[in-house]
Amino acid sequence: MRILRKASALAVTAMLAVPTTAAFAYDGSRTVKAEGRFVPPSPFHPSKPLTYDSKKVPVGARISVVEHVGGRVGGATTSVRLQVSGLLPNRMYGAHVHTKQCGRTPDASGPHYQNVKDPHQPSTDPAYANSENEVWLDFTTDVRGHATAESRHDWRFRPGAARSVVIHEHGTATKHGKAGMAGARLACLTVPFAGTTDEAGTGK
Ligand SMILES: [Cu+2]
Repeated sequence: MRILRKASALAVTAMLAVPTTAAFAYDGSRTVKAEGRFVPPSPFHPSKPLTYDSKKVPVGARISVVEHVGGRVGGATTSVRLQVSGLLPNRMYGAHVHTKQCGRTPDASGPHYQNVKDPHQPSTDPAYANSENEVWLDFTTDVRGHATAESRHDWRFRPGAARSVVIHEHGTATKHGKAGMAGARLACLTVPFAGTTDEAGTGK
């Protein structure tokens, strides 16, 4: 099953030249990486990092996201690592894993991925909208506009349910009624978390 999926994704990769790689190890561990330089959303290129606000996330700035899933049986561990450069210096941004792929408009990426889904959407209840149940990757850039963030979890993404990383205007709120909110969606990178993908492919 996994091999078939990989093979078909490879064909897509060749077609779109998607800067995404995936590696599957025999112990069940897996690494997925997506990276690139931000471009404006038009002309729309689904596989490239998109900036919706080129003043705060400049065209040409870099992003890379690596998902690593541990292979221990019964002990799922997921880590998501974000790296950016070329953003505004000494500035805090919010960032999260979202459920849908990036699109022409900032809304396309859908809500945040939640391990346990809040029955009330949009979710602003801290019982669900928190950094354990969602993947938060808030970061503050250094003087050169560079930053890294990592988030670790003892669960795995549901296949096909986590598809992008969105960079937001400010750090993520935690109070009731505002939990998970981080202002405008400035930029987006499509990432085939859990190795599943439609347009964005997986590669060697
Ligand atoms: Cu978000």
